[in-house]
Amino acid sequence: MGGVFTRLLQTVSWKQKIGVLMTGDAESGKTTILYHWVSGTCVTTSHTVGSNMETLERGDITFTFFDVGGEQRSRPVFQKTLCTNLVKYKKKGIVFVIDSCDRQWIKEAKDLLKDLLESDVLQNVPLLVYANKQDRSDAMSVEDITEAFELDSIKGRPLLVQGCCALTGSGIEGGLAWLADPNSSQDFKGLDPKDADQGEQMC
Ligand SMILES: Nc1nc2c(ncn2[C@@H]2O[C@H](COP(=O)(O)OP(=O)(O)OP(=O)(O)O)[C@@H](O)[C@H]2O)c(=O)[nH]1
Ligand SMILES: [Mg+2]
Repeated sequence: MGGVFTRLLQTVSWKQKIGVLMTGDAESGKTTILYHWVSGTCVTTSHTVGSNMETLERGDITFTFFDVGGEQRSRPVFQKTLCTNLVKYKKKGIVFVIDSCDRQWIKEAKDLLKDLLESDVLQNVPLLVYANKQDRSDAMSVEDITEAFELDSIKGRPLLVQGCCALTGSGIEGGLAWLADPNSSQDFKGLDPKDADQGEQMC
């Protein structure tokens, strides 16, 4: 009887499930950020071919991340992630990762972001923008990126723009808490990595 009850408990999950699309330009640091969340360390990554799925349990939430390699953005794999996988989640999130040093990609990235935000599957879905690689001296500031990407003009969804450095993990953690509760009045921005004590790099 006890065994039956335990099995029943295992099959019924009260955990909230959130499906998160991770995208952005090639080599912007999506996979490094993802593994920071999943393993708590900086791992050495290689180009993501197709997409990469990881699950992370935090408290009573199960996050499922769909990390789409930057070069896949116009390919069927990208549409498949949206229409086959993400669509199944009642609660969703978008993590858009920008390489803050890559000025040449801004126009293309803006178009990609615009297309994403127009997608039916992603209407009203919270958007977390990471301005990554803030450790580099040639990085654009969060303010410059906000202006260049016209992020202030995005309406109809919760938005957080966060500077970060995926190598040290600076600025990364608050994003998860925000994805869990984007409408909270809590300040998730944390320290800008340029002002913060960067500590040892993990890689
Ligand atoms: N300096 C610096 N390098 C970083 C940072 N984050 C990631 N990188 C490096 O950038 C390179 C690409 O990182 P990935 O995480 O593989 O990038 P990605 O966006 O997943 O790339 P694709 O899968 O090709 O789309 C790696 O060499 C990382 O070590 C950062 O914050 N600062
Ligand atoms: Mg990758």
